[in-house]
Amino acid sequence: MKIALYYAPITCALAPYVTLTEANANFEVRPLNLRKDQHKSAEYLKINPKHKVPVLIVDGKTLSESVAIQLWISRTFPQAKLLPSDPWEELKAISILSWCSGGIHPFLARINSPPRVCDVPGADESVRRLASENLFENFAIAEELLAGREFFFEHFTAADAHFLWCFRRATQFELDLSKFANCKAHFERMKTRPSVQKLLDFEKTVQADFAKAA
Ligand SMILES: N[C@@H](CCC(=O)N[C@@H](CS)C(=O)NCC(=O)O)C(=O)O
Repeated sequence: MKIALYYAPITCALAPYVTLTEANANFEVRPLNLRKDQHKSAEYLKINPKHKVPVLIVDGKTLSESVAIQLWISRTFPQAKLLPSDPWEELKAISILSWCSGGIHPFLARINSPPRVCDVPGADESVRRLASENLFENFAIAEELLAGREFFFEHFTAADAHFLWCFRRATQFELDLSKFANCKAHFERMKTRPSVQKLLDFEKTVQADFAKAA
């Protein structure tokens, strides 16, 4: 089986990268430089007309959306136990994946780029403030879910990889995240995992290559 992941540094493609690595999958990474609009090239738009990463290519077949990709990885590599084995708990993990992607990510995107959702002059600060309030409401829920726990479930799952990305992205903005000690501790624990170390090293390499090519 040939697996390729379209990826860009800093983005939510981190989640499938870490999940594939946890699965011990053999995969090729195809980095895109979003600053150079490589995700909007005619060639990439044929792969993903939504002009987003991640995209997974499996034996020539294309899959977009990080949740679907993480589910595919979990199903394809069952020995890696990337979802809980109990069926109800498994659904709860899928619920967390969906929440990260659909309930948290959009607020991070608004904080990153207010003009994408509101072009009223001078609105950036207001968009950022409202998006941050919504983000914090979600982090407060995660804070409860992670209280006294190492992972969202009994062991590492795809949900940990996806939430790792959400919290990491938030740390890259000027936000006071000090109220979220459990999320922060989860983030620090995740960073010690070999899969995440590998991602962080890879990200640096890609960023250096992009800088050289600039
Ligand atoms: N719902 C999608 C969101 C993907 C997404 O928004 N990716 C961002 C990076 S984090 C992206 O590629 N943005 C480029 C663009 O929107 O043009 C998923 O979970 O895969």
